[in-house]
Amino acid sequence: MSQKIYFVTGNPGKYAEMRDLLTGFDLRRKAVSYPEVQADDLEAVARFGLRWLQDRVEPPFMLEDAGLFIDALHGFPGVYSAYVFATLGNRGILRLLEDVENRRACFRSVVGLYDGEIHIFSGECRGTLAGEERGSQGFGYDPLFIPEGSALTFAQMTPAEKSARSHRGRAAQNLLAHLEQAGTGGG
Ligand code: ITT
Repeated sequence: MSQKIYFVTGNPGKYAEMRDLLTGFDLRRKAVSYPEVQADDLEAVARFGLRWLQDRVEPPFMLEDAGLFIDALHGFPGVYSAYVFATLGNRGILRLLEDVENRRACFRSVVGLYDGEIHIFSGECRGTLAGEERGSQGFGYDPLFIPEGSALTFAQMTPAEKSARSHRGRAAQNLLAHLEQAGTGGG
């Protein structure tokens, strides 16, 4: 029987991608909200969330904090990515980058796992931001983000194509290596 792991997230897009990445595990979504502490890095947010959830969710459970870091904006929106997406959206980002030549950006993902102990796994994906929204797949900033080595945005790719190069895909590979080594592997 495959091992059950709860993924605590309010974002169904993240859950769908993670479920496809962690094949062999019984990944269940738990839509409990947890406080996102004001911190200047994703790992601190993830660690705080894990500690807060420790007595509230049955282990093993995981969460993920992700963000888009734009070079020309000195890493903004970064840890504020969820708030900025909800308020300014992709159009707001495009306005902030109007006439900005340097379109380089990086998506980062930090996955926190609690299995009696806290474990942290990260992944990043560098790329550039398109001048307009392109594509309809995925979620969030996907219509803007063109990963290095591609001409398409994440929103123009299939979920499998996105995950093969995404920040989440890379963090999930690190998580899988740990799960397999810990012998909690699925079937
Ligand atoms: P949680 O409940 O899991 O925290 P969230 O949507 O608030 O869900 P984050 O804080 O980790 O997630 O994400 C920050 C923002 O970045 C949010 O608006 C996401 O939609 C966006 N984002 C995260 N991963 C993304 C991806 O792979 N593609 C596009 N946008 C992404």
